[in-house]
Amino acid sequence: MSNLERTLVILKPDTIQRGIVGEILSRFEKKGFKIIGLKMMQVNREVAEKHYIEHKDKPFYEELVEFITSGPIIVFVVEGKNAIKNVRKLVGATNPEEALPGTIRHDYGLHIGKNIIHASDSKESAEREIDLFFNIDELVEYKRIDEQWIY
Ligand code: 3AN
Repeated sequence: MSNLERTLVILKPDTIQRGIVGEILSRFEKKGFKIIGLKMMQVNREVAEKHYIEHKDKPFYEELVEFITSGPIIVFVVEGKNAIKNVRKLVGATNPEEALPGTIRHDYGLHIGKNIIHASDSKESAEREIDLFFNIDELVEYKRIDEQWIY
């Protein structure tokens, strides 16, 4: 298949606290994306700062770092056709109030600071973020039995 990409997704602390991890993971599975690595972790400030480096000068930077370090998160790597762009579509606009119905941020969120989920926004970010959260031996190569019905 052409345009096979990998991207990093984070279910932020609000998702775990609200007990909606399963529902959200399920959306990725049903869409046909393959999850090739997944773990729960609590990130320290150092990792959070690396992850959000591009927002260092934004007024909400401190809030971002505090939020992502405030409780456990789920990080996972998604593989699929044009995964970077297509996962961003599934996730929806940054502000849940502007995200379209059917997107995760619209369906589960109400406030920009608690927007449920993160997904890499470019090839470069995806590579950098996968590298930040996963060792290469934590990613698994396998075939989903329904691939021939998805592609
Ligand atoms: P996205 O996650 O959609 O790529 P970015 O990269 O612009 O959005 O912002 C990163 C994160 O910063 C968002 N997920 C959101 O939690 C937070 N954020 C963005 N804009 C604001 C804002 N105006 N006020 C508070 N938090 C914000």
